[in-house]
Amino acid sequence: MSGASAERAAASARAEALRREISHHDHRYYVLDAPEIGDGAYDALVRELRAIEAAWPELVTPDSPTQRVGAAPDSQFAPVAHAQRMYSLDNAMDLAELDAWLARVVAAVGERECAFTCELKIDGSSLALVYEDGVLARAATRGDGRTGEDVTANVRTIRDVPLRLRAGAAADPPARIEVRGEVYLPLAAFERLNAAQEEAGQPPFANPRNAAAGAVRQKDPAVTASRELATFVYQLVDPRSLGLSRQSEALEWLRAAGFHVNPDVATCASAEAVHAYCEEAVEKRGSLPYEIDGVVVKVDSFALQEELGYTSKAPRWAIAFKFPAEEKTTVLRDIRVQVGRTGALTPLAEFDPVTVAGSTIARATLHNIDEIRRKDVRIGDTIVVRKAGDVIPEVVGPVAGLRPEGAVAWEMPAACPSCAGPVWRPEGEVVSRCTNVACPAQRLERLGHWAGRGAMDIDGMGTELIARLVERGLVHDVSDFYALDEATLAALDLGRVKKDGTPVVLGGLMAAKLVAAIDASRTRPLARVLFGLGIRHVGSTVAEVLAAEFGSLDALLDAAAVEPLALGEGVTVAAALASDPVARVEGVGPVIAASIRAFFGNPDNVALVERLRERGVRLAEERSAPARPQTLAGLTFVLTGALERHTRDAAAAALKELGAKVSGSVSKKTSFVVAGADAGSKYDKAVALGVPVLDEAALDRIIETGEPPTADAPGGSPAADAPPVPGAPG
Ligand code: 3BA
Repeated sequence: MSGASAERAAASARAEALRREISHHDHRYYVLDAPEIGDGAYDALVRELRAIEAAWPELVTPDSPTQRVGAAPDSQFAPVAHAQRMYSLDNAMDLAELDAWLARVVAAVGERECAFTCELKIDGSSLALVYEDGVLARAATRGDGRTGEDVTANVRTIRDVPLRLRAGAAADPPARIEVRGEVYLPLAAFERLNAAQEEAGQPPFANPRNAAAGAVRQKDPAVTASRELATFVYQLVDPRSLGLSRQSEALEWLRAAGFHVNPDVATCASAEAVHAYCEEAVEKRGSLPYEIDGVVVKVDSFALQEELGYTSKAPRWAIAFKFPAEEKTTVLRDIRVQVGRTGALTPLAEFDPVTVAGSTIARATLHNIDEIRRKDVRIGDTIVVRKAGDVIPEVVGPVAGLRPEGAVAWEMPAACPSCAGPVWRPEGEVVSRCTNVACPAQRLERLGHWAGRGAMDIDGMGTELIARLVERGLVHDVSDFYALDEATLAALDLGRVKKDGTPVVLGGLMAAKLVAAIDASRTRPLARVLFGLGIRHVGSTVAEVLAAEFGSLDALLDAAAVEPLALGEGVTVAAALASDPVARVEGVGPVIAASIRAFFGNPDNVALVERLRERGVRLAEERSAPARPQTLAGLTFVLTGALERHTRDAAAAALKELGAKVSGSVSKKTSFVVAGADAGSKYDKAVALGVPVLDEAALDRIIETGEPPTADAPGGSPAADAPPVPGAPG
């Protein structure tokens, strides 16, 4: 052996030893939370390995601890089809629902013994990890359960994710294993992250779950690495192939293979024991260093799991017991009345800020006066608050016995808090309204709605600026946005003064940006315009339907001008509906149609539309690019299983563009079923009904050429036991 090659061989052996050593200490530190050496000694090992790898780059292996952050930023995450579907979990919202589930399972299991594995439900984001020959090969998000996103480069940076399997699994690694778990952000890391966000003038993350999901989908792995993510692994995808027969054994196997498995799992022999575990978890919740939102209960035996099977969404052998929403007490300082865009008056509770379920809240809607009476909350009360669905702040009620003396029941004001106009509560309705159409608060809401995200999306046109513009008499209605010029905006007095006493104005830079944003909004799709007008009952979905049906505001105006037949003698509901060109549109109906008719029956609103038109707002759909020939008209496709090169939505859109219908379920009327990997019951049904089945290559060909899959199909279906057609049939 030459000197150089002997030296290289020694380096290779040393590098291998260092990798093992470092990986051992990573495991001790990040998984077992029991380090054996200090930071200095650990760093020395990493430095030595880096030096060897720098001298002999060919000695770098993909599972080297130096390769956790290595990949360059990437702007896209490739879709990955899950080899086996990632299901959801059914929820039990309280102990009664949990009991019902336990009883069902126990009944199904009958005389046989049935143990349950209980796991804390980590409030993170699901992840699938694939190991090939013992080495981490791929990490994917859950996505829609069939196709996720490839986040391998980011997940490699998570320090408790083994890059190579350990222990028994390392000696003779299986060719391929897939494990699944949850990636989460420990609370301490979450707090550090939000402190850094604040420092950088960035908005804080609402909760650790969002922060973790965001970190996993960072474009730059170095950013992910800095976020201090961690994992808990709870599932082996094909445990029977490893000779395992229960979930509790699978968890042990995962632990031995080096994965971070939650220490608080327990196997319970009875429903009572499951109960006790759940109650303990509720107690433990506040003292854990990470957030949990429940307990996952699983039938321990894989044989019983297989017997119980799956619904269309979730395994029947598992359930998530969701914790009751976290509740806090605070003091109700005021009940303020908000005036909505339609004049609806909504009481809003304002209380001392409290942190609930990971974020601070200080306000919650009280909906209406009936709700306030029912809850009997009064200003000054100590109240219980929580977040409904862990998102929307809600007042639960007052704490008995803590009511200050003299606290009186709250009443809806008799006059509008904004314009002092009359308030009217129609018989039988719970909502009070300000009836003054000129009410400044209503106007402000209407203007803000038009400029808002879901409508015309005028960037920079926020509530405060709009209030100024109204105050200065520059804007009365939404058409006035389109008459604003740069000079006027630049000089707009913002109502504040500088230190030297001169007024603060908007300035040229902002004015130019705003004018550009206003101009950009002139060509928004028709649905946005319709939604922006704020017609009662016309939300964004109805607006889409109307835009698609009528194509222009003029066509809708014409349709709304038609007086439909009135119900009565000789006029059936069906006949009345058929006579109304608006109501008969699918998804519209008589109530919405009447509201649209009332809106355009008001000459002020018609005049507003005319002003919008004069000021250059497009009131019709843009002419779309010439459509592809409708070669698939009359054919109905069903897509099932995981496609490799398309998301299901994209494939459906491509087929629809060619005139096809795409349906969610297989019937005799289905022309073709396109089956990807792991296709399930829809594939079976297609075969049973003799519906021809296409594979992805055939789908590619259809989309590319626009030609329907002709020859003997449809009609001449393959034999009932035929495999998916390789390529187009015939
Ligand atoms: N166990 C989440 N699903 C879980 C394998 C099943 C499952 C979960 C779980 C379906 C947790 C749904 C997404 C998914 C892997 C599908 C857990 C947790 N078990 N302990 C029964 O701690 N959040 N989530 N993940 N497959």
